[in-house]
Amino acid sequence: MSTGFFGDRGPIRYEGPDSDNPFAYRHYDPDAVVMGRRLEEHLRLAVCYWHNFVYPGSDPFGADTFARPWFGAGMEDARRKADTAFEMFALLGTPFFCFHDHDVRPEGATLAESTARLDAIADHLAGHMERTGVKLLWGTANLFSNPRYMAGAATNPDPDVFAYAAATVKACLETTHRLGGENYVLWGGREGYETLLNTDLARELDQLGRFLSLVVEHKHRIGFRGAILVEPKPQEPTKHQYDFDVATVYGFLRRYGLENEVRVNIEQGHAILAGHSFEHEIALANALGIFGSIDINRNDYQSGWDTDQFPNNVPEVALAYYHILAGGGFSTGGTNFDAKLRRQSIDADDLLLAHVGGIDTCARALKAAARMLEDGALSGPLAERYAGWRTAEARAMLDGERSLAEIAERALAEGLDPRPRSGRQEALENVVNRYV
Ligand code: XLS
Ligand code: NI
Ligand code: NI
Repeated sequence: MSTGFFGDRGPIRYEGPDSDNPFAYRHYDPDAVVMGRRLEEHLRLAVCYWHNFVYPGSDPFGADTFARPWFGAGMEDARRKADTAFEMFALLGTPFFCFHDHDVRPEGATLAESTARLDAIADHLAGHMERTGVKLLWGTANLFSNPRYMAGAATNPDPDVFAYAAATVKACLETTHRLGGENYVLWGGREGYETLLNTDLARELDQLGRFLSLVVEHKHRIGFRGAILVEPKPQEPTKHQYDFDVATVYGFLRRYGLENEVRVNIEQGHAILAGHSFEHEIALANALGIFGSIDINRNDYQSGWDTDQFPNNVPEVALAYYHILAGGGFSTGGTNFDAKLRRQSIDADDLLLAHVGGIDTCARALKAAARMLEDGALSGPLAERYAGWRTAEARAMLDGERSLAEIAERALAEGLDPRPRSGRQEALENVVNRYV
């Protein structure tokens, strides 16, 4: 039975680029075949629970603007929220969703009660999943909202908070497993510091390393086959977070021997906060062998906040998908809209239209990326640029078969005098423009 929240809106369908129906996809045809794969299977779109069904429209200066009928602290409210969420997934036709424990169940008075409530609501979610075929891209635990985590979860100076967080993640990982989740995400919102004056940085890194190792051990113990993903973010809410960016996370994983166990969930807005482009973070994760999944929400480039806006910039998103496709595409990962409405967008229709626009942006971008890849538009010039490294002598230098002295000797003997060659940046930018 319908909750009535979306009125009499029907499912949003692909109508092609010429449609003027705002409640239709112009570019997202889930069945379109791109590089031998259906678009739906390429994009693996996920709708997030928190921004759509939990965020009340508040900002640091103003109160809630969204009055949702399921806002309330009871289990009945939680079930009604789930009913509405699955109605929205069905209207959008998106194959996946993501949640925090905190999004789906009201926190209990005790840890035991919170865990029991998560179990109970998971039954309800499982029913909806079975009925609709919507799958879980990833689950995660909220280890940042409750004041107990104000000084960190794994990195808290109080070991009881570490233990509380461990119990919470255990429950949430097991729930994710039970619901057939394809990944489990850890975002360390409070794993960092506000001031070094009260922070033992070396100790906190060890705590976080141990925590992550415990999660990985438990994953294997319960037979969870999904990927464990860390979501890098440099700051906000804390001044500095230990999972700063992909490079930092990789160094951290190496240090604790986890680089083959844990991958990254890269968010566009977080890349921007770290002073990187989204494609930089994806390309680096590919290069290091730790690419997992993406949160596609962008930031406002002027405000300096993690504004979690829906994507609307095709050229930008095309370059992100270019690197994802170049790396072989998603395996367990997908495209999660960790995006929220602006505070003035208070209507139920706004939720739908935001996703329609974001999904069409992703579809256009992925198709452009696939064409670039198929044509070798960028990979051709790239191979050409590094062609010199294919010679036997160049390979010998890289393979460790030449000492520094031998290389110097040859450079002198042959009178090497390498000439600068154009990097052709503008020419390549023009090539990209032909596709987007
Ligand atoms: C916050 C993060 C968060 C994670 C999940 O900035 O993006 O939403 O994706 O905890
Ligand atoms: Ni974020
Ligand atoms: Ni995110």
